[in-house]
Amino acid sequence: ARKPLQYTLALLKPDICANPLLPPKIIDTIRARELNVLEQKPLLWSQADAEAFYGEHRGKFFFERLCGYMTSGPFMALVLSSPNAIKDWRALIGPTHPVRARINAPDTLRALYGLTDTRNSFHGSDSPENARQEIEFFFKDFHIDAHQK
Ligand code: DGI
Repeated sequence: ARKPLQYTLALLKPDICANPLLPPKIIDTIRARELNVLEQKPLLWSQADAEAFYGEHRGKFFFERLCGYMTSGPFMALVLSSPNAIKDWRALIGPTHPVRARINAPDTLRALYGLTDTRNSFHGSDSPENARQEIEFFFKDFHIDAHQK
């Protein structure tokens, strides 16, 4: 039998969306890597939205910077699917820290576009449980189980 599709939540963070040429270019790259783009929508977060999504990082030294970055302008949320969507998308974006990405994974999106440890341009869910929760956070009407039938 064919491997069932996996789903993941991707964010194109505010520095990417500040340049109107970049989101379509990155979506082309995503499709070229055989990830399907099932949903996409632009968002603008309040401080409370950022704190809700990144609640697990509350208290870390970078938490305020992270929320400040994520509320600095519009960004985009995407739902991606492929047989290994979670790993595939995280492999395409690369390591969290762009400087390390440029050394260890120069072909990744964070190596190409990431600015600093905070302003690292992309997000990807890191497990099936988190993917489900994060997709639900952004796309209330998207039901993974209904899609998988
Ligand atoms: O899953 P990731 O986004 O790769 O990494 P994560 O879940 O550990 O952290 C979430 C975000 O928090 C990350 O994309 C950027 C920010 N962050 C994580 N570690 C650091 C950080 N920001 C700064 N300034 N320094 C860090 O060490």
